[in-house]
Amino acid sequence: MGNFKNLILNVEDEIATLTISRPAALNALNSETLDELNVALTEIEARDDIKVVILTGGPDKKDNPFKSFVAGADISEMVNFTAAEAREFGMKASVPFFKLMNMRQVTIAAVNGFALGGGCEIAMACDIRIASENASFGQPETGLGIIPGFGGTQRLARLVGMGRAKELIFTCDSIDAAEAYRIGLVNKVVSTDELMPTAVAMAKKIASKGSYAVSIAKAAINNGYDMDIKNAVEMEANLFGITCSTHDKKEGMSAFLERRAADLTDF
Ligand code: CO8
Repeated sequence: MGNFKNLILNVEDEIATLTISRPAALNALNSETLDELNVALTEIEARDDIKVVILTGGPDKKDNPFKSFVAGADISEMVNFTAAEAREFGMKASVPFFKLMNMRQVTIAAVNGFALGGGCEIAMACDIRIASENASFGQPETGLGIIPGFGGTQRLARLVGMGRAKELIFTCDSIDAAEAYRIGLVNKVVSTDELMPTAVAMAKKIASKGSYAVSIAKAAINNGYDMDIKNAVEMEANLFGITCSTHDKKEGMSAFLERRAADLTDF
């Protein structure tokens, strides 16, 4: 797999851990990192031996692993952007962000510290978010004279509702992990020590299910979200039909009836 300057990719037991690593800038997302993320996620999606991706942030320059997940888009890169360059930057980010959202592998953000601006936004592009208890979340963009431009105005409202999204974006308030859990921004909060073990345990549990079925379930949830319920349920029936013609369906149901463990292999 590709060699990266700002990413570390580790693959073990069908789980890819992708660590964003820019210690000097609290893992802020610059263009180079967004390009690398796109390459890494494209490579991961093509691999049948990777079922789940865990996205996390590397240690800061003092080697503290729980300082920052991603402290936003890189402000030193954005400071001189023209309107056209800013738009291009937003569209560049949308490519890997949509990959996290729509790729066939499940994506879990293990949020290990600051998840601000683009950091909160990239966590929201993942399927599932697990936070360490010291993590904090916020969209400080309007305080910098800009708006969340990596999907934040859209994904935050979809995750926590319009009222809470507006409050967070208009006030720039940061919230702690407990509050993020209370409003539904994260799925789980655990101690710092338990963050990666919890993410890996969840990833292993997901990887042990029918991976093709999980990927089709992900597509059904994503595709149906913006559809009217009637068309969404019809779309679900179509995808249900597709899963019913697989090896895994025959094997999964036969194994249940024969009271044995299923050997699910489709992906
Ligand atoms: N960009 C660039 N560098 C950063 C960023 C960032 N987002 N965040 C931190 N850094 C750098 C600091 O400049 C500092 O560098 P140096 O040591 O060379 O001075 C280093 O990381 C360590 O940071 P601090 O010394 O500030 O660490 P503290 O512990 O004092 O503070 C904070 C930590 C509170 C996280 C603080 O660093 C901070 O407020 N960072 C900025 C947070 C922020 O505003 N994030 C949102 C950025 S805007 C954004 O994400 C927009 C996304 C959409 C863009 C769409 C464009 C189209």
